Amino acid sequence: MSIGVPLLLRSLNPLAVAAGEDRPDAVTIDGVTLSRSDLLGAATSVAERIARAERVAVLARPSVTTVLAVVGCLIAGVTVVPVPPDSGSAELEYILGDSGAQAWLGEAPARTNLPVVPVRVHARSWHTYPEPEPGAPAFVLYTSGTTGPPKGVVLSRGAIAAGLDALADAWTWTANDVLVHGLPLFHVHGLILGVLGPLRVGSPLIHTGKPTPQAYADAAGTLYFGVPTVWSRIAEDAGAARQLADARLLVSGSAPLPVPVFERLRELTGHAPIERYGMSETMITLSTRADGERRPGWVGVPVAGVRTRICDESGEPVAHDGESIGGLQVRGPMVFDGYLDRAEATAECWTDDGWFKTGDVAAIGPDGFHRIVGRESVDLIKSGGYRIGAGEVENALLGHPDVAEVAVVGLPDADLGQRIVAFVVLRGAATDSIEKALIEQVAEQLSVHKRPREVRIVDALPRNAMGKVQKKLLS
Ligand code: MCA
Ligand code: AMP
Repeated sequence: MSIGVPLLLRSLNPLAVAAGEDRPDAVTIDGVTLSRSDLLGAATSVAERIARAERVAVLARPSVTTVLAVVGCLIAGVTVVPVPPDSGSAELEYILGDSGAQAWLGEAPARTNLPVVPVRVHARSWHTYPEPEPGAPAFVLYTSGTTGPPKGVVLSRGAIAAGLDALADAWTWTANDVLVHGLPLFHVHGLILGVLGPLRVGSPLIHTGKPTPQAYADAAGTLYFGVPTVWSRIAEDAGAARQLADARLLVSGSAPLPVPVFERLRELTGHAPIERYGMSETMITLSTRADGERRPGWVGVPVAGVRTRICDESGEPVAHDGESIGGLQVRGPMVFDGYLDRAEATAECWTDDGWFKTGDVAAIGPDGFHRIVGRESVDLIKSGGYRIGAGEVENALLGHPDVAEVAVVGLPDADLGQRIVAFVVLRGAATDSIEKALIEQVAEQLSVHKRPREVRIVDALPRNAMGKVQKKLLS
């Protein structure tokens, strides 16, 4: 059966590009499988209910409801604010207030003042909507900065379409692939690449739920997405890893893939993983290619439409010799439009001549290959692929009456890349349960993945002559 969606190639009705034959297994998630025409019919029915809104919040649990809510909004031209389903009270209140979301679409948290618009999985509509212009905002994604609360990254429909098409090109991703992943649906990786990507390309998606090695092995797909923590757990499970030998591409991103994990995966699966680099603000800008070299420790070359450069502190270009390092700057059609209602923070990220400053430090080889060396700031932590601002966690801990001072850092961790550790000076004597109480405080205020793994009670924090905490001395 053919489904009548026009081929709007540079737009972002994610269903548009792959219009054609129906697929019975377009999306499988949380034990439910939807065909492409069911998905289109149900999402269009969501679009009808929401079409008058401007911006809505979606509690982004990995479920059919979330997929239909997001696709319905894209069809209707309504901006989506994906919200982590485990958001604590302060984070929820902040995201809703800052984004100006007018309603919850689908599920809603227990206590909410916003109206809730349900998503009906079995409803169908075949109404057609005009395609909004490419500059229209598709998402406001909340992401942590070094200090203060998260900022809303505004991604346009055109940016997302360009970003997905560039990846389809780099990975020769086609409707013949079956994508497998078990990533959260409130970030670029799991939601935009991992749900909109397969819809746009026309390849079925199998979402595994928790991304365990065995769930990945059992899904028997061709194309796999994972953060390095997922791949390092697979590399430690030889039986599951060997079952991935029949796949076409294993793709790692969101954080550095340790070289020993790359090597072990190659040994067990026969596949050298694809590495790619990006940010919420830029989508994916660098990747190794399906038809090109894959070099452990390197994230490849610019994807279609992207240009990069590295610069020293005074803004002068740094040599592309593979050794010299500089601040990585990028340009390309998939870069975001700015942080929601934050002109100053937005302006700070761009150079005067229009390049986006990633905040990452990189080297570029004479062959154009890129190596990410680290971040300019110690205050952005990457744990399990999640980006966590030290300042945000520190503020949550300072809200506890027993805490006098705190410094949060990311310490090296074999499984998570970095683990969040809070060094805390208490106002009085420590009680037995204080560490646990502080970890809980972060989960209740922010979200579960922002919890420190460890709280270390110290007498004082190391400070320089100016009184600034010396985080590099905390280990
Ligand atoms: C965790 N646990 C804790 C604590 N932390 N318990 C007590 N105190 C703590 N501080 C619990 C967890 O709740 C869990 O419990 C158990 O310990 C194991 O936790 P963990 O080691 O974290 O494993 P996990 O829950 O299996 O999570 C690992 C993960 C996850 C699946 C890799 O980190 C993940 O989904 N990461 C993906 C992040 C991502 O998608 N980032 C993309 C952004 P229990 O077992 O009971 O649940 S980057 C992006 O979008 C850009 C553009 C890009 O480049 O891709
Ligand atoms: P987020 O906005 O959560 O996507 O985080 C973006 C940050 O993740 C980047 O600025 C990098 O620091 C880091 N990152 C993403 N992909 C990679 C990668 N392949 N290698 C190293 N760091 C990465």
